[in-house]
Amino acid sequence: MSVPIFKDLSFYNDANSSTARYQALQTSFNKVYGNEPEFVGRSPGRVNLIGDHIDYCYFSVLPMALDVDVIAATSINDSNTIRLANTNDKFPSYEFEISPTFEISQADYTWVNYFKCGLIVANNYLKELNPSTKLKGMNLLFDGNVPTGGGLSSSAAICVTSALVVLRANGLTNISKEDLTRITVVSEHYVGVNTGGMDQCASIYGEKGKALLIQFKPKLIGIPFELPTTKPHELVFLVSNSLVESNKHETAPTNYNLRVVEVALAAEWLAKKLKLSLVNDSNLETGTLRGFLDSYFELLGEPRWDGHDIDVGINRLTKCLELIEKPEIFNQEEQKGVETEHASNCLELLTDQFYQRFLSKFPVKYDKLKLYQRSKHVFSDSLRVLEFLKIFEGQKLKPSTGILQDLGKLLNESQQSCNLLNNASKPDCEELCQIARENGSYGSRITGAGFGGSIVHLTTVDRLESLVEALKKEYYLQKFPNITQDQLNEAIVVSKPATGSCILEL
Ligand code: NG1
Ligand code: MG
Repeated sequence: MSVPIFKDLSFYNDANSSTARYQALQTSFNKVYGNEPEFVGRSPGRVNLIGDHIDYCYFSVLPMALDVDVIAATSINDSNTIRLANTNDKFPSYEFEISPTFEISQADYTWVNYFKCGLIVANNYLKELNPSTKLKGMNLLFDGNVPTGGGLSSSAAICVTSALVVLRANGLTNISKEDLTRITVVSEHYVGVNTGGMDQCASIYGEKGKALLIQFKPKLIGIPFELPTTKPHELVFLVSNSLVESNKHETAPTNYNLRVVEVALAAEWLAKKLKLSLVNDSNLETGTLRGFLDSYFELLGEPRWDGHDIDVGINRLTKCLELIEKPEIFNQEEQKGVETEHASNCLELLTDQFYQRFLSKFPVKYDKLKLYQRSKHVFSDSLRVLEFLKIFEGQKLKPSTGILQDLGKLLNESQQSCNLLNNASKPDCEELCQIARENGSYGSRITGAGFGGSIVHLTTVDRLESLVEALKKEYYLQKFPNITQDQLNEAIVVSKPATGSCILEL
């Protein structure tokens, strides 16, 4: 399946509201570069409905692409230069020469780093296809409306858009979604964040009106599916930005990257305790909890789970949750957290080897490693994803009156796990969830990495207005008395599933 190419804005849920934005983009492009753009590349942000901090463990997640996106008007120039500009003056213009390799200075944190992430992976891919590839010069004007640090994956949107326009400018018109996902999943590694694959995959595979089931095994793929209808009270997801900014590039060592290390370690810890060898997950150097689950059931003589049969998954994840409660897996002290020395002893690694294996690739900082809590979060949130799907599927067969309550309960439990087991929430986010639950949300949880960012709420169309009013009055106007109407409208949005990455030919 290829990244779609459009000739008009019909890919948006509301094309009319975007017309002025694209006209302004073209006019500014002309002003900046003195010529017309040839095409626009686009990739959207996403909201994740349920299942966070599990994608890098290779467990399935349930996001949807949104209409908010990063777009880049592009023309090819015949120099050896890439020129970048942004419609937002917060983001200064840059230009640089095309060279065999591109450097990203992590100390110097600028938006151009994210462009370069996409550029690097696109360049590598073009070289894979044709080793004598020589990149063309390009003029680019970016425009983005995914809130930054808002948990809706602005970073993936810019990295994927960047990779897409570089590929298109260098002659690739038929870009496969699978390849674009594969190459962009690792793009943010170049800015020091050890990301999973959910955001890029959601941004690329999004379809209007459809949510996505993203699977990582046997291969990474986004499967679009329709949300159930819940007549007469039509279900809807509302997203509200807590306005607590989550700056991943600053906090990654103690937050995001550390979680990735903890769950890899947890997988190897569990394997050691059961004396089993972990199945290797694609090209990862360290273990995953999904790999552990697969190895564990192999040991028990069960056939490999293909990820499709929901009941098998539910059963296996439940058994993993029982397993980690056993004192021979984590004793009382270990449940509270383990220190480096204890963890390396358990894995029979020298401290140096331990450092090399887990701590040398990305910046990480910690006192204790919370292997028990993180595994419990991962297994339980992965289980909730499957239960969520099961309710969706059951609903298609026989409508139930309790579907909203059932789904809401899973969302709330997921939030509790994110807060208490994964320590990825913030007091303001908890408050926002609570206000929503008291005012018409069936379930509310942080979406994405957390540590701030946005909350997704499950509600119904008839409850929307009063829910939005309550959030404004009890959260936003209390915390940000000077907030403008425009800022409020931007902070609270109904999330309509939208088209994924695409090219607009001009
Ligand atoms: P955001 O919300 O964009 O910071 C991050 C990761 C995902 C996933 C979620 C947590 C990136 C680009 N994405 O999302 O892979 O791990 O956190 O579920 O860092
Ligand atoms: Mg991000």
